[in-house]
Amino acid sequence: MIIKKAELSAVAVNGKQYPDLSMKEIAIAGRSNVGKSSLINLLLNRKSLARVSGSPGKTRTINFYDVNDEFRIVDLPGYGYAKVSKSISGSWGDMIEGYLANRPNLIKAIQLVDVRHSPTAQDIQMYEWMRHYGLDGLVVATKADKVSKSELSRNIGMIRKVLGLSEGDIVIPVSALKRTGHEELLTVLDAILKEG
Ligand SMILES: Nc1nc2c(ncn2[C@@H]2O[C@H](COP(=O)(O)OP(=O)(O)OP(=O)(O)O)[C@@H](O)[C@H]2O)c(=O)[nH]1
Ligand SMILES: [Mg+2]
Repeated sequence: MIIKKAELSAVAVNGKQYPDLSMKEIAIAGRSNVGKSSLINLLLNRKSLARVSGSPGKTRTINFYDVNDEFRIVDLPGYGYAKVSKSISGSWGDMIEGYLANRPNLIKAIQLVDVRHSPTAQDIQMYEWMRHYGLDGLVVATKADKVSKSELSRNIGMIRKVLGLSEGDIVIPVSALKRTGHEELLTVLDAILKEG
């Protein structure tokens, strides 16, 4: 897939602010700081379309990016950041589930996990939601540059086990720093868009 055009088309905290249903959507979920915004910039080949920050918990809205006037990538707010107050993490759950549950044009969700660590309890919960809504099956292991080759394959095995993935489910290691893995992910997204 060639990215010809990418733009932020909506920022939402509730359903009224979502854009229209005219394009298929692929959502990106993961804990705060896992690298969601960095992955979006890498995928869409734009340096700072999505805001990347050293301080976690930055993306607290649902951000919709129109790609090639064809489909949307949807950046969901990150979870699991301790300093985010309880009320915010509560509204976080409502915000995310409200979106996953009420979006007929949402065809897939990408679960992001940090390749260095075992998925957290919240990663597992998030992935269960994806399963519940039939959006599961695609995981991106972020920050692949931070582990050796042997750790990479060992940790991907661990991620598969902890999330309870099936054989046909896909895990793609990506590094936004080294700019690797995004071509493979784009190829998978292309196939999903054609099917879905
Ligand atoms: N080494 C390395 N660092 C990365 C990679 N991806 C992201 N980072 C760093 O991790 C930090 C968080 O990245 P973001 O893309 O902002 O993470 P996020 O998931 O969007 O975070 P929130 O918006 O807070 O939920 C930043 O300092 C990035 O530079 C990667 O592939 N390799
Ligand atoms: Mg972000």
